[in-house]
Amino acid sequence: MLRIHGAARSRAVRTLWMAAELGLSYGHNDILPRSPGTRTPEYLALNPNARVPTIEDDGFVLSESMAINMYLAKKHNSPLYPKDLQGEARMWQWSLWETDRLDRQITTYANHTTALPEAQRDKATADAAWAEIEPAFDVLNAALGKAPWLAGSDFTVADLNVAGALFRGLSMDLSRWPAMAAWLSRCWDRPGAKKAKAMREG
Ligand SMILES: N[C@@H](CCC(=O)N[C@@H](CS)C(=O)NCC(=O)O)C(=O)O
Repeated sequence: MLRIHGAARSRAVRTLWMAAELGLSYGHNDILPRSPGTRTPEYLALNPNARVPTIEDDGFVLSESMAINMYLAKKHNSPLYPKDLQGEARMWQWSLWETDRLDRQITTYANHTTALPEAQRDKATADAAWAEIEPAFDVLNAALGKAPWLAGSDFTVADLNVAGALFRGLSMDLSRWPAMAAWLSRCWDRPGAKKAKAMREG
């Protein structure tokens, strides 16, 4: 039995999206980041980082959203997991790239422009995050100008991991990055993505 820890209004949305793509049934521990549920001894035993998402899969415990998605897709022999060595390597490349170049930056930018109460927003922090986001968007846009998907001829875990992390991009003006914007829409138009998005917005 699969159990997913983490609310859809967190990075767990990526895991919930993957579960929907794979048609998995699972138990959902719907806990928000920094909520008391992430600080219990039971949860800290699963994830000492006190972060979400975490999964338990028949006793196997795993954290890190990107790794969880690769594991689930591979375990279920999904076509979303690239079968050839180079496609698999591209999936790693883009997932790790996103974690390094965009993941925290985009959350910080969203927090300090829209998500936090106005009194807690800091323009300098938002500007510093944006200064890192712009060149990363340039890189992603250039890649998607050459190929419609990141790690092969179709949508794969690479696209899900990066597009899942760019959820905030859906409400940004991305007209400077048309290939990336079109790809982001294609990814989030998938039925599995819509299901995860509905959980987030519900
Ligand atoms: N690299 C981790 C990041 C996990 C993470 O930071 N999750 C946030 C929620 S979106 C969290 O739990 N934050 C709680 C905290 O910062 O204490 C992943 O991709 O799973």
